[in-house]
Amino acid sequence: MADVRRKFAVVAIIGLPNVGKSTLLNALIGEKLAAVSQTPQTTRARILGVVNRGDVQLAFLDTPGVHRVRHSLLNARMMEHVGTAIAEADLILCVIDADGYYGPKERELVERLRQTAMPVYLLINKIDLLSKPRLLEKVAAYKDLAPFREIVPIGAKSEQNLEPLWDILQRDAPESDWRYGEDEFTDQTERNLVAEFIREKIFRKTREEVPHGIAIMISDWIESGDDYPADMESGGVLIRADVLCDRESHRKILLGKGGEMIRDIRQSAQRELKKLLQRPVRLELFVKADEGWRDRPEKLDRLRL
Ligand SMILES: Nc1nc2c(ncn2[C@@H]2O[C@H](COP(=O)(O)OP(=O)(O)OP(=O)(O)O)[C@@H](O)[C@H]2O)c(=O)[nH]1
Ligand SMILES: [Mg+2]
Repeated sequence: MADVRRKFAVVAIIGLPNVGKSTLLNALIGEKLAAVSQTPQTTRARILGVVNRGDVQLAFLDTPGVHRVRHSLLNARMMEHVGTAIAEADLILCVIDADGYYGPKERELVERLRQTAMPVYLLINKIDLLSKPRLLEKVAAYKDLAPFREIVPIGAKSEQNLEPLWDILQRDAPESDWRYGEDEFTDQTERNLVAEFIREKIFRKTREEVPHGIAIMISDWIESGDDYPADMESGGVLIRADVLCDRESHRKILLGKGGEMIRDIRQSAQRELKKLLQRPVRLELFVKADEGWRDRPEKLDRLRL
C-alpha cells in the first residue's frame, strides 16, 4: 500500500551557462557527479542525482546551460535535454549569477520557466562575490521582476545557505511514493563518470574553441586477464580513452610541446579517477582529430549525448 506521508519531487536545475548549476548539484548530493569548469557549456547532458532526507526523496536534474543553438547538432541536443528536464520537473530551480546582471537572456529564460505552471525558485548563486548590502539590493530588485515562489541567495561552491533551500524543497515536494530505491543515487555509470572527469580536466586546461570540440570515448576497461599490465598491482583497472577533438590544430594544442599538455591532463585525470573508483587506476589517452563529430547523429548517440 502506498505510504501517503512520503514525498517525492523531480527538481530541475536550470540556468544560463556557467552560473554554477553543476557545482550546486554536487553540493546537494554531497558527491562529485557533474563536471565543473570555468568554461561555459561544460555540462552536455542531463545528470540525475537523488537525495533522501527523512520522508522526502528529491531527484535533482543538472542540465546544460541554456544558450541559442547556432553551432551544431550537439548544441541542439543539449537544449533538448533542458526541455525534457523542465517538462519532467515538479519544482524548478532557476540559478543566476549574483555577480551578473539581469539581461535579455535571463528575462527570456524566466519567462519560459513561468509558462510551465510549476513553482519556480530563484537561486542567486556565488554570493561570496558580493557584499551583503549589494546582495540585499539584488534580492529586492528580483522580487519585482517576476513572481518567484522563493528567492534564495546561495554559495554553491562553499555550500553557503543551502539549509534554507533544503527546507523549502522538503516543504514543497508533493506527497507521493518515491521513484528510486533507497540507495540509488544517480543514473550515471562508472564509465560515464570517468569520461566526464577526463573531459572536465581538459575543459579546465584549454581555452576558446578547443574544449567545445572535445569528447571522450572509453575504448578499454581492463581489470584482469592477459591484457592487464604485469607491472600493476592487482585489483586495479587500466582505462584507455580516445580524446576526440574537432581539428588537427586542436590535436596539436592538446598534445602540447613535447606532449606536455596531454601528460598533464592524463596525470590530473588519473589522480581524480583513483579517488572516484577507490582503487589503482592507469589511464592512457589517445588524442584523435575527428572533424565535424558534433554534427553526426550516430556519433552523438554513441556518446549518449
Ligand atoms: N565564486 C563562486 N564561484 C562559483 C560558485 N559556484 C560555482 N562557481 C564557479 O562557477 C564556474 C561554473 O560552475 P559550473 O558548476 O560548471 O556552472 P554550470 O552552470 O554548471 O555551467 P554549464 O554546465 O557550463 O552550464 C566554476 O568555475 C565554478 O567553480 C560560487 O558559489 N561562488
Ligand atoms: Mg554544468
